[in-house]
Amino acid sequence: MAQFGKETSARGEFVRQPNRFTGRVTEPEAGRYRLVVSLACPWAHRAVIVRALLGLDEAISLAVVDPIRDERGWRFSLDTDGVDPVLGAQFLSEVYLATDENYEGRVTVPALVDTHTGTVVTNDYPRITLDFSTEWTSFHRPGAPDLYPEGRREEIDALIEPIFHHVNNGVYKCGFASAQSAYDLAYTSLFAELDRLSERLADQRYLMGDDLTEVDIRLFTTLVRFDAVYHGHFKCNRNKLAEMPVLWAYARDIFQTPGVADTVDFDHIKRHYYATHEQINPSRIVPAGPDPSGWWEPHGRS
Ligand SMILES: N[C@@H](CCC(=O)N[C@@H](CS)C(=O)NCC(=O)O)C(=O)O
Repeated sequence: MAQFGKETSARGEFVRQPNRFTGRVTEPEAGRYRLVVSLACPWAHRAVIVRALLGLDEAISLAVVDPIRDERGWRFSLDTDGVDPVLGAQFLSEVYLATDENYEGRVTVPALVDTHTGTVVTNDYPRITLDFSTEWTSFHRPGAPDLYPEGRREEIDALIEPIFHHVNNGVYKCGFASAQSAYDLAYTSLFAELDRLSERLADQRYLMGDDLTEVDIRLFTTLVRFDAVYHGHFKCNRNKLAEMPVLWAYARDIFQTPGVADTVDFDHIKRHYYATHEQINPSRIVPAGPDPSGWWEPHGRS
C-alpha cells in the first residue's frame, strides 16, 4: 500500500502534490513574517539554512514543529502548552484552514505566515529561498553571501532541475514507490545523478565553482539526510554518502560552514522519517546509528 494514496500514480510512482499558496513578500518588513518549519524536512531545511547564512534570523522569526506528525499533522507541541506563541495555534492545519477554509491537501512545511493576518503567504518552497536572497536584501547581514547571483541564475536553475528530480525528490520516489519498477527507476536515476555530481565536484569546491550558491544548499539538504534516513528507510542503498568520497567531503565542507551545523538536527530527522511513515516502517523503531561525529572530520576542500 502506498504511503500517500492520492499522490501515487497507476504505475506506483510517487507524484508530489503542487504547492497551494504561492504569495510573494516583495516589500519585506522585519518581525512581520514567521517561517514555520520542521527541522526534519529537507524542503524546509533549505529555508532555515538560507535564513541563517543571510543573517535574516532577526527579521524573520522561526517556528519549529514537533518532528512526529500524527493524524492531525504538524503540531506545535514543542512549545509551552503546545501552542505557538506568535500564531496561537496548536496545529499548522489551523493556519492553513484560516487561509483557505476548504484546504484539503497535505499541510506542509515550510510555510511562511503573515503574523498580521494569521494566514499562509506561501508554502512554495522553491520560491521561498530565492525570495530571501533577492527580495530581502535590505535585511541581509553585512558580508552575506550572494546565493543567487544575477549573472548566473540560468545556469543555477538548469542544475537545480535534475537535482530536484533525481536527488531531492528522487529519494522520495525510491522511498514511496509502491511498485518494484517505480523504485528501480528512481534508484537508478538517483545514483546516476550522484555520480555525475561527484564528477563535477571532483575539481571544483562548489557546484558553480568557487562560491557557495542556492543549488549547493539544495543538494546539501538531501546529502545530510542520506546515511541517517535515505540509505535505510528509503532504500537508497547502493552506497552510503560516507562511501562516496567527493560528495562526502563536499557535504562536510558545507556542514562546517559557519551557521550551517546549527541548522542540522539528526534527532528530529531520524524520529520524523522512521516514526511518521508508518507504511514503510510499521514498528516505528528509530535506528540508533549512524554515528554523526564524522561530519566534523576535516574536509580538505578549498
Ligand atoms: N510543499 C511540498 C513540499 C514540502 C513537503 O513535502 N513537506 C513535508 C515534510 S518533508 C510535509 O510537510 N509533509 C506533510 C504531510 O505529508 O502531511 C509538497 O507538498 O510536497
